[in-house]
Amino acid sequence: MAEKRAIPVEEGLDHSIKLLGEGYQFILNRRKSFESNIFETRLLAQKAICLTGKEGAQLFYDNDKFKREGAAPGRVQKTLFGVGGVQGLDGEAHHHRKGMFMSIMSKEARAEVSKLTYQYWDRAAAEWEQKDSVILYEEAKKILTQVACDWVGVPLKEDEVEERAEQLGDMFESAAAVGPKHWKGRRSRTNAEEWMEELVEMVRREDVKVSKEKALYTFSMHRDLKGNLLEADVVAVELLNLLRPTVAISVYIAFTGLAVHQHADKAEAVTSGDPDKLRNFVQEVRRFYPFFPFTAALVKEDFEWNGYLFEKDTLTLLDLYGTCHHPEEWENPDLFQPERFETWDGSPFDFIPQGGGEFDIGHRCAGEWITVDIMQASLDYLVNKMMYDLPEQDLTFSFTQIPSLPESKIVMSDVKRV
Ligand code: HEM
Ligand code: MYR
Repeated sequence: MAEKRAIPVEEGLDHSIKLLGEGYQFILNRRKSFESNIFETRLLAQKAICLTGKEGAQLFYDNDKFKREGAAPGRVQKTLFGVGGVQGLDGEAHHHRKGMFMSIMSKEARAEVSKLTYQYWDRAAAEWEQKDSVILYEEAKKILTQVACDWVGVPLKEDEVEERAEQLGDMFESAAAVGPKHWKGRRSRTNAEEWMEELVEMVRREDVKVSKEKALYTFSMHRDLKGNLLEADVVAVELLNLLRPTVAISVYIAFTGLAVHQHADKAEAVTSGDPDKLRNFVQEVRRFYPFFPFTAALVKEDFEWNGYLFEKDTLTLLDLYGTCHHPEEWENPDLFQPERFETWDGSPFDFIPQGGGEFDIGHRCAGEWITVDIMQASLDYLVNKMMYDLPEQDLTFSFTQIPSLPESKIVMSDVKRV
């Protein structure tokens, strides 16, 4: 057994304000100052252990040691996640519900999503040709709202696209916000849940025709471990767990636009359309730019790890951004180098922008594959299927705004399809 050790502690009553002030770099800054991949602090008026790096991730995803029920702060549930969804489940109930998500992520579904992405980009780009300029981030939200609804089987009229894109966007844009932005996020979630719940009831009454292949149908008819249909409000939360994060890929698309501009030498490699090159570029975008800062769990029962004591119910955060930038895992972590993925060993614990560990029995992002597919198609379209200019604009991005975005949201002018 390892010798008992004390976890380095950040003294003070509460550091939530510092978390807001340091954003994505909160854990990373303390990893450096404590020279430790584990430390203790106080957040939201409670003790919190922070973990970073591959070894920390390996521990965090051990289901015998951590649970998710009660881990997400209420305000994050009211905006981003919803109540009763897969993120807060544990054990068998989680495994069964996660199976529902993973069952729709087939090879065929991925091909369909890629095809839809090209189609809706092309439709949008045809419209952009008629305009002086467009904002890539805002346009991507509309494109992806259509891709997501089409894929999931949710009917969406042309004149609804903008409103639904804004609603779905509000949920992740408000996840870490306070004040009016937070309240707008809550309102949008309530509206979107009503939209979904009504549809679920219609599917169950056979008042709307939907193919049995579509997630709208699969989720509406899914049965829990006891053989019962899920409550309609829970199905609504889970359907939004498909639509919302698909729209959130717009953040990565805006950063892809930035990377293509700022790392033009690296983008040159993708002009061949070679799928491996496109994929490596997209992977580096996911590693390099800040998006999901950290994830949270609670200690299941007291245990000891490397001599450190973890007490039951202690809030524990895993640094996703910091692990993707950890110098013990990545050579020159602060350089944008897509070619690093030519030799990456595929570990489930070091490249974790969307969580780590296993898909089926862990909480790793159910949509990671389609995220990469959608980003790959979007990068290909941006670089190889159209031409555009980037007028003078503010391309900086913040480490304290969560989620971060290029300040200008990427303004493109004189768009022409090729
Ligand atoms: C979970 C990030 C896209 C569906 C997660 C987690 C993160 C994440 C960090 C939690 C991991 C953990 O707590 O251990 C992202 C990012 C995305 C993205 C940055 C890019 C926009 C998607 C997409 C979908 C999706 C496109 C579905 C279409 C889910 C679901 C979970 C999840 C259902 C819950 C998994 C569970 O609790 O078992 N995602 N995600 N995500 N993601 Fe994503
Ligand atoms: C999604 O919609 O699920 C994917 C992208 C959301 C990014 C939102 C970033 C803010 C997260 C704060 C989370 C704290 C977690 C405990």
